[in-house]
Amino acid sequence: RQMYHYGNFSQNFLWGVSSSAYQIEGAWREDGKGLSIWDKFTHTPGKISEHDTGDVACNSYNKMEDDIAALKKVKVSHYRFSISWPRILPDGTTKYINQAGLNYYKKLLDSLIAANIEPQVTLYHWDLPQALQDVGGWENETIIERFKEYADVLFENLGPKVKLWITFNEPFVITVLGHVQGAHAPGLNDRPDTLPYIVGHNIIKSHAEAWHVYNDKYRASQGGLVSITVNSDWAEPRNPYKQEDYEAARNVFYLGWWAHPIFNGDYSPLVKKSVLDQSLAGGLTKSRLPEFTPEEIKRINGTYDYFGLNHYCSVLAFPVDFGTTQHFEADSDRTWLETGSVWLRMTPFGLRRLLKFIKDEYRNPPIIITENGVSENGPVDLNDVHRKYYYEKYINQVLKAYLLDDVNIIGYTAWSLLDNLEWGVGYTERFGLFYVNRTDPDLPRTPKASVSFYSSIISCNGFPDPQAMSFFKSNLVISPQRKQKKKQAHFYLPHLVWVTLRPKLSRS
Ligand code: GBH
Repeated sequence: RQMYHYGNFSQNFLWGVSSSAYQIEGAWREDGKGLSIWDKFTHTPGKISEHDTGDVACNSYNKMEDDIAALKKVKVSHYRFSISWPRILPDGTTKYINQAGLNYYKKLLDSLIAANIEPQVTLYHWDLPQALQDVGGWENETIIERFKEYADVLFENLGPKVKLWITFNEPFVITVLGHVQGAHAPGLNDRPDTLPYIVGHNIIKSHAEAWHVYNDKYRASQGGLVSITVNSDWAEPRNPYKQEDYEAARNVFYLGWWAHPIFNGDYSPLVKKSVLDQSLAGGLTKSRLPEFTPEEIKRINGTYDYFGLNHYCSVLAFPVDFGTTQHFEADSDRTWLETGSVWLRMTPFGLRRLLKFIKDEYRNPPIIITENGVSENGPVDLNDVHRKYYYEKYINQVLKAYLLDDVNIIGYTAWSLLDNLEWGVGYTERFGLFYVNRTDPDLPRTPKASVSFYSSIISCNGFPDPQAMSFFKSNLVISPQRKQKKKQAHFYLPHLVWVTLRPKLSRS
C-alpha cells in the first residue's frame, strides 16, 4: 500500500487534463447561447456559496489562446472539455442550430489539433438547456430522443475532428445531487424515493441511443471511440474482517447502477435486490427501481468503447439500519467516516483497488481515468505541495494497477486545468493546476508548482527507476549545452529521458 513502484505506462498512454463548459466558459449570453439549468440555479439566491455564478467563470469562451498555452505548458497529449448543449441548441431541440456555438468548438478543436493535443469531448457535463427542464428534464422520457438528436448534430459537425467522446459525465452526480439532494441544478429533492431511478433510467437509455447513432452512422467514416464516464469512490469496509462491513462496501451504488447495464447487461443483482428489499420493507408491492425490457437490456448492453472513470477518494463503509424509510439513501448503504476536508480525503490505495475491481467486474475493459484531482481553499499559495503529493501517490497507484494487477489502463486525466466554478461551492474550492486571479478582470492563469511536477511525470511516462536511469545516463553522450540545461531544470527526474519515453500520439 505504501510502497513506491518504479516503471512506465504503455507507449501510447494518454496524458491529459480536464475541464467542463459551465465551469470555465462564461459568456453565458453571448453569440446566441440559450440558458441552461445551471444559469438558472446559480441565479437563484441561496444556492451557491458567495452568490457565485458561471456568467464569466474563467472566460474561456474568449480566452482560448490562454487555455491552449496552459495546456502546452503541461505538455499533455489530450484535453478533455465539454460542450454546452444550449450553446449549440439554444432551446435544446434541433429546431434551431446555433452556428456561432458550433464555430466556437470547431475553432477550439482546430487549435488543439494544431498544438498536437488530442481532444476528448464530453456531450453532457450537467448544463441541460433550461427549455428542456421546463418540460420535465431527465424525468421526461422524450429527453432520450432530444439527447440522441443533439449527439447526432455534434457527431456530424465536429466528429471529423474528434476521436474520443464521452456521452455523460457522472450520471450518479446528475441523479443524486440534482434530483435527490437538490444541491445541484435542477435542485429537486421532493421525491427521493422514486425520482433518482426514473432519471437514471432515462440517462442510461439516452447514453445507449447516442452510442448507437455513432456506431450506425459515424464510426465507419470517423473511427472514434464513444463511452460514458462514471464516478466512483472506493468503498473500503470499515473493518475488513467483518462480513457486514464487507457487504456494506459492496452495496454502495456507484457502479452497479450505471456500469452494469452498459458493460454487463441490466442493473446489477445487488442494486435490484437492495431497492426491492427496501421497497417491500416500506409496504410497497414492487420495487421502486424501473425495469428494462429484454430488448432494452440487449440494446444497452455493450454500448461502450472504453471505461471512463472519475475518482477522487475512498470512503469507509459499514451497515446502517434505515428501518422502513423510502429514500435513495436508505437503498444504498452509503455511510462512512469523514475527516479533514468535507468530502475528499487522500486515499491513494483505493484507486488501485477500484481499478482492479473494474477489471474483474466488467471483464477487463480498456480504462481511461477521466478525472482525478484535489482542491484547496483559503489563501492562495502557488506552491501547492499537497497537489504534488496527491498526483504522485495516486498516479503511482495507477502504475501499480497497470504493472502488477494487469489492469488495461490506457489514459489518465487530471482534474482540472484551471481554478474554476466548483458548482455549489462557487470559486471557494480550487482544483486547478493553474491559479486564476479573479480580482484581475483579465482573469490571468498562473501555473502552480504542480504544473511542472505533473508535466515531468508525463514526460517520463510514469516513474522510471532512478537506478536504471543512472545506467542509461552513463551510456549516453550528453552535449555540454544539454548538461547545462539539465542542471537548471527543476524536475524530480532527469528531463532528458523525455526524448525516448514520451508517447507519441499519432493522428490518422
Ligand atoms: C467531479 O465530480 C465533477 O465532474 C467536476 O465537475 C468537479 O469539479 C470535480 O468533481 C470536483 O468536485 O457533498 O458529500 O454529497 C466528482 C464527484 C461526487 C464529488 C459528489 C463530490 C459530493 C459529496 N463528486 N461529491 S457530498
